[in-house]
Amino acid sequence: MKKNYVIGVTMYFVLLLVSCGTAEKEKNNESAKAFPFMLPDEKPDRELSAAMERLYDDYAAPKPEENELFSQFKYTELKGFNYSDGDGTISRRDPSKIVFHNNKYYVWYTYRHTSTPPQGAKKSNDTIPSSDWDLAEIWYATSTDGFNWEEQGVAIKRPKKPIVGWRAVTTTDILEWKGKYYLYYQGFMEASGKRGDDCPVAVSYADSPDGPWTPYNKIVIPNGEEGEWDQYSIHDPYPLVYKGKIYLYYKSDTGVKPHWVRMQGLATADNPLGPFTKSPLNPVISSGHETSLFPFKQGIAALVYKDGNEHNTIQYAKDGVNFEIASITELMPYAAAPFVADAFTDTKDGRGITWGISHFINLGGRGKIHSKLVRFDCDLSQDIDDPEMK
Ligand code: AAL
Repeated sequence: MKKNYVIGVTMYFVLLLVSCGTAEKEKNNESAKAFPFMLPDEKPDRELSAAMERLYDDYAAPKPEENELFSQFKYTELKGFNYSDGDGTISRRDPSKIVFHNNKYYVWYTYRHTSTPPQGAKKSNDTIPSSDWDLAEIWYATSTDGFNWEEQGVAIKRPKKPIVGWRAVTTTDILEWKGKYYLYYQGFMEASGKRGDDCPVAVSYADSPDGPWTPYNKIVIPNGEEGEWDQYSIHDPYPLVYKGKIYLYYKSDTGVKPHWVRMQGLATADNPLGPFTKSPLNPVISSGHETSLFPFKQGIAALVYKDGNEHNTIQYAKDGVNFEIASITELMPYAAAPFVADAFTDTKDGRGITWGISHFINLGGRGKIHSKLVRFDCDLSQDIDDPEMK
C-alpha cells in the first residue's frame, strides 16, 4: 500500500514536470512565431528586408558576440611614464605595435619634450612646437607585464638639417625581417601646420630592438605624384610580413584642408630598404586614421576608426588587399598598436590580438595639449585563452 502510494505520488510529479516543460516549449514556440527574428544563426528561408539581408550578407555572424572580429575595448592607465603633471611640455603618442623579445615587451612612440606646449604654426620656431608631434623624437619603453613600463630613452633622434626628419621624427612602427629590426617613421622637413605634414617615410635599422639604430637617411616611401591620392603625405607606416613579403600599410590625407579625406594604402617590398611598390588598387581602406592591422586566419584584419564613412568598423581582407566590413563597434582605440605575436612570422593562420597600447589625445585643454599612452584590452583573437596571446 505504502509502495503504491509512493509510486503514485512520483508519477504525479513526473507528469506535472513533463506537462510544465511542454507548456514552456509551446510558449517559446509562440514567442518565436511572434518574433521570428530571434537572430537565428542561419539566414531565414523567406523574403527579408534590406536591413536583414545586410545583416546576414555583410557580417560574419549576426550576433556580435559570435563574430570573431567583434570586440569592445577596455582601457587601463599605464605605469612608468612621467607627464610633467600634464602641463603640456611632455607628450607621448602614436605607439608602434608591440613586440616580444628576450622576455620583454617593447614599444616605440612619438615623444615630445619641449619648453612649452604646442603654440600653433605661426608661433612655432626652433624650440616652440606647432603641434603635439612637432619637434618630436622616437623613444622606446620595455615591460614584462604590459602594464608597468620602463622608459629606455631615445631610439631615433632628429637628424641634422636638411636630412629627412630634421624637424621631427614621429609615428613609428617596427618590422623584424631576416634577424634585423627596422623602424619606419614620418620624417618632417617643416613644422606641422606649415605643410610639414606633407611628409614621406624614412627608416632606421638595428641588430636588436635595443638599438643602436642606423638611419638610412633616405626617403623609403615617397609621396605620390601630383594628382595621386597620396600626393600630400605618407603617414602611419605599418609593416607586417605576409605572403613572403613586407606588406606596409599607410595612411594618406587626400582632399583639401579642412576637408581631408583619410584613407589607407598598401606598399609591398622584398627588401626593407625598398623599393616599395604601391598597390595598383590603392587606397585599400576608405576610412580610418592611424593604421592598426594584424594577421587573422589567412588574411589581414584592420581597426578602422575616427575618420571616414566606415569609421568604427573592424575590417577583414582575406587577401590583405580587398577589405570588407566584418563588424561595427564603438570607443575604439586611437593609434592602436596591438601586441601582434605573429606580425613577422608570415603566418597562414593569424591568431589575432587581445591587447595593445593606444593614445588619448589633446589632454590638458587649450594651452596644455599633450597625449598619453594607455593600454587597451580586447577580444579579436581566435583563441583568447592561449598564453601566447598574453
Ligand atoms: C597622428 C598620425 C600622424 C599624423 C599626426 C602625427 O595621429 O596620423 O602622426 O601626422 O597625427
